[in-house]
Amino acid sequence: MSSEQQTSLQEKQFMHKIKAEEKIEPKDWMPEKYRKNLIRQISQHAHSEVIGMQPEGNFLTRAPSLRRKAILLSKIQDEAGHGLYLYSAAETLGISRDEMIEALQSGRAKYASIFNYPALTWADMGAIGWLVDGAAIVNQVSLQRTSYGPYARGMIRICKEESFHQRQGYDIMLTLVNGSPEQKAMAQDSLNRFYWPALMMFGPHDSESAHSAKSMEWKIKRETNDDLRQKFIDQTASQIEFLGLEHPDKELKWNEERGHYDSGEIDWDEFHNVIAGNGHCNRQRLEHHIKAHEEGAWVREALVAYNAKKQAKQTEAA
Ligand code: BYC
Repeated sequence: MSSEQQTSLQEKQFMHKIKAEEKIEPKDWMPEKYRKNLIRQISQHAHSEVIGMQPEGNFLTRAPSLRRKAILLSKIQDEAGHGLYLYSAAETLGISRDEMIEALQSGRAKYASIFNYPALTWADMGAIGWLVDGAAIVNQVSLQRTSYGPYARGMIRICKEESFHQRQGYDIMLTLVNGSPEQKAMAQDSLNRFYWPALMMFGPHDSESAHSAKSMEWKIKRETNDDLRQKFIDQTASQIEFLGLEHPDKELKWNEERGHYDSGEIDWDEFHNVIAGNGHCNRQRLEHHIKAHEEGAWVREALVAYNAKKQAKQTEAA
């Protein structure tokens, strides 16, 4: 059999597995473009989790009570854990952690646009948990069925934690709207600032999405950007109403025929501007990541030295 015939047979077997809803595992044959696309998506997802710790990290010393501080700290630690599962899942595809970090720090790899918006008030901790983690869950619930085994399994655990994150955010919002008029106004301001960027988390419209068609065929993505965004818009409308806040989308209207809300258009210029590196906080986020990474170099060096010593002792004993 020629090498082309072999590849075409492997491709057929691969697609057969995908159609049969079998998971693709690290040692299985996979098309090079499938591997590359997964590395791109999973590593950018990992970067988002880690960069996403920064806006909330800034509020650890400003949480209004010990209880709120402990909850926020635990939530941020969860995000670090999510980054870890995702980097590990990406590593099974043959890329190293160092390569991924270098791509992030040099600006070649993206991370979710939302984290380039500043967190200005305590209410933003509510809006981030409720809307940002809320949008993330809608996307990640569907990714639990993604075709790559390690990614799908990582998503199951991540989703459990995200649902706690979303509730803690909504709980902050509920407390604020039931507080003083100033607190309610803070909640409204935060909703106004985070609602549209949260919608942008789902990516460009399907018609503009470069990777969607192939990712849907390979079942890396199970639902399209627009379908997931619609789910989020629908579920958020009643949550806003329950809080007694004004909806930031003045064109939002229930469409009986579609069984969904119709909504206003996202400012796509803003989206493209932020992902091109020109958002409020892009530079600050990357600079902070680089600084923290450099300051942690001694921990990585110590780990390598410890492992080498352990290995040498084991070899000597053997
Ligand atoms: N921001 O062809 P498309 C969290 C890029 S964090 C920036 O539709 P795709 C949390 C896209 O990468 C949760 N870039 O792409 C953490 C592509 O660029 P490249 C994060 C975006 O991949 C801490 C280009 O635009 N979740 O929960 O098919 C605290 C064309 O787009 C964005 C994930 O990462 C964006 N919003 O679909 C709190 C989920 N949108 O790579 C919370 C996993 C698009 O060609 N990822 N781009 O240079 C996905 O599901 C998909 O990658 C996306 C985009 C739906 C995001």
